[in-house]
Amino acid sequence: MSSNKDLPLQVDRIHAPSIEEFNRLYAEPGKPVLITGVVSNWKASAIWKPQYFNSIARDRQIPVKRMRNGAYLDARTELMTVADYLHAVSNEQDGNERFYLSEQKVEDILPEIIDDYEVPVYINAKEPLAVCYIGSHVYSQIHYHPLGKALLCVVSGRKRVKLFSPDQTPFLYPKYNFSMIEEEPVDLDKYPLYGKTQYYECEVKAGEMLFFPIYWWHGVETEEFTSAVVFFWNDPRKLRWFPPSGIPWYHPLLFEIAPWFFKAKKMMKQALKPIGG
Ligand SMILES: O=C(O)CCC(=O)C(=O)O
Ligand SMILES: [Fe+2]
Repeated sequence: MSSNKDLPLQVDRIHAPSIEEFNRLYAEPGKPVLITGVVSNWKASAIWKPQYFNSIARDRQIPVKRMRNGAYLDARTELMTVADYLHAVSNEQDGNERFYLSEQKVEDILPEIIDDYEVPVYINAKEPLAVCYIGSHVYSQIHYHPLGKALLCVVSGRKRVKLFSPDQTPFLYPKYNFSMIEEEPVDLDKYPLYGKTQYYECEVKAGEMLFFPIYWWHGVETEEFTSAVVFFWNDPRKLRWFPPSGIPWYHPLLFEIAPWFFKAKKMMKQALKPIGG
């Protein structure tokens, strides 16, 4: 089996582009990009360290994922105080079990920090979802976002990200919008097709942000204490009917029911079509 030679491909890195440039060069063609010079200006950049989170909410109970490293689909959510969580991740976590404060709405769990950042101007949605990822020594298995675009803004620490364009799907062992591959480096005996992938790789450092176009696969490695806020916003052209209200659009269950939903919608359209139309 051939392995990934001549790789990784490089992600463009640009300094604070205009909205017009971002849209023309990246959002419209659906191309990832690393943007510098935006997050570095946030107030958060100077203060988002463990001591700061402890100082504002030490005893608050927050929902934390407990999972086998990389196994997002099997993660359970547990309540923990901010202080206990920060203590747990300040040490190299033992074995393969990880705690991860991830995918939690900032306004729900740490409303005090909302004013530390600004919604980037590149987001053309009234109410983007802002979620935080705060943790260390953790791997987020390869997945894509089926209904929207995202900006991963690293405030402190750093993340190493591999990205795969949607045409790499046949080599990624998909289950819903997740790859079944849970580990990095990938075991090629177990997942031989992975050896055929063409992938991009980059490090997102503190003060930088990475744009994920819709449907782009990504796996994210966080080796040291890192705080990040991720903005998700929907593509209104793709989102008239879905998801049903009350279910967060990134909930894994949606990927089971989505095909039925779209089939039903298509059948309804057919039934309403004028004869001969
Ligand atoms: O930082 C992580 O662990 C995952 C981030 C991610 O998947 C995202 O920003 O969409
Ligand atoms: Fe993601």
